[in-house]
This record gives sequence, C-alpha cells and structure tokens, in this order.
Amino acid sequence: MADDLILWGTGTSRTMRPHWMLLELGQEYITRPIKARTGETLAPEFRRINPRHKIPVLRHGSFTIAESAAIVQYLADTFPSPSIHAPVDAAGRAVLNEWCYFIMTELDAASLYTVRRHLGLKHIYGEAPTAVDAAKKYFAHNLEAMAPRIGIETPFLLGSRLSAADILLTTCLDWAIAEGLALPDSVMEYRRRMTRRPAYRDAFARNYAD
Ligand SMILES: N[C@@H](CCC(=O)N[C@@H](CS)C(=O)NCC(=O)O)C(=O)O
Repeated sequence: MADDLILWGTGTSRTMRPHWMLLELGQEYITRPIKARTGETLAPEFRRINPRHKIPVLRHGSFTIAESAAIVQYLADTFPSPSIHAPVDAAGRAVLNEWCYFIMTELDAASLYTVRRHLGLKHIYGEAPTAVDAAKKYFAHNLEAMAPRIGIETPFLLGSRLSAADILLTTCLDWAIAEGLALPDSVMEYRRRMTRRPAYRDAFARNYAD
C-alpha cells in the first residue's frame, strides 16, 4: 500500500470524485473514511489539515489539497495516463476548465447544493421552498442547454478519453438522481456508460462502503 497518497472522505458525491480518479489512474492510496456531519471534520486534527473542515482532502507526500475538482485535476496532471485527457496547452486546458467550472458552479454549488441544503439538510440550513424550486429549474435549464454536447458526438465530454470533467459531471448526475431530478434520455445514456467503468464501480464500493 502506497503511503504517500492519503485521501480523507467517504460517503458523498464530492468524495466519490477523487476515489474514482485515483482508481482510473491505477494509484494505490490510503483512505481515511471520515464522513460529513459526524463531527469528524471538526476534530482539531482534521482542521489542521483543512481549516474549512470539508472533505474530500488529498495528501500526496508533503502536498495537501482540498476541493474535489482541484484534487481530480491535480491527480490527472501528476499521474499522466494514456486513457485520461489532461491537456497542458492553453486552449485545451481552457476548454477542460470551462466544463469543470460550469459543472462545479452552476450544477454542483448553485443547483444541487441549494436543493440539498434546503431540503435534505433543512434542519441545519433552514427551509426555503422557493429557492429549492428555483434551483431544480435552474439545474434542468443548464443540463438541457448542454445535453447536445454531452456524450453524443464523442463518448466523453472532451473526445475519446475520460477527463476530470466526466468525473465531476457523472457524480453530479448521480446526485441529481438521488434528489429525484429527471435527466434527458441522452444524458442518462451517457451516465450509464460512465457508471459501467470498472474504476467507477470500485470507487463506488470504497466511497459508499458503509
Ligand atoms: N466544494 C467542495 C465542497 C466540499 C463539501 O462541502 N464537503 C462536505 C461533504 S459533501 C463536507 O465536508 N461537509 C463537512 C461537514 O459537514 O462535516 C468540494 O467540492 O470539495
């Protein structure tokens, strides 16, 4: 077991992302299976690792990085693989970033997390039915706008190889389904292809072990 890669966090769509990328890249790593809202992220030892007390967090040797999107991009850059698309040229990187920022800001933070905060976690963040309804509509609007570009002309978002953007999008689609949101048929078909990948299945087993 390689002890220079340690991943903190299991149990959510956000923590699923680095598990999946690590397994796509064939990296061995240690899992610290701490979970959200158990008090584990508030422990002084973990707050020294991430003062924002959020999972996931990755440690690679002496380097520590949080934010699921930053972690999956870091991994793809650090462990180059012929099966992963991780462009270094400015235009290629900008297109990858466009997808990653779109997914993380419009789908994850503005839509799905709003629904989660004010529906499943309303005992913490308060009830806000108007905001939940608007967030669901906003998610549907964004996804419908992008659906013609998702897995129709090419198997992955960016051509013939998986990228960080596919991992971020698929985990958002899983999350949307868990929140009861409907997805366009073509997007469902894309998700089915992604979730059939052995690394996705292995990551799912590790991330949702208990
Ligand atoms: N934007 C961050 C969000 C991280 C986040 O909110 N993580 C939640 C779990 S999904 C968490 O750690 N919550 C801490 C807690 O509630 O104890 C990312 O994508 O990594």
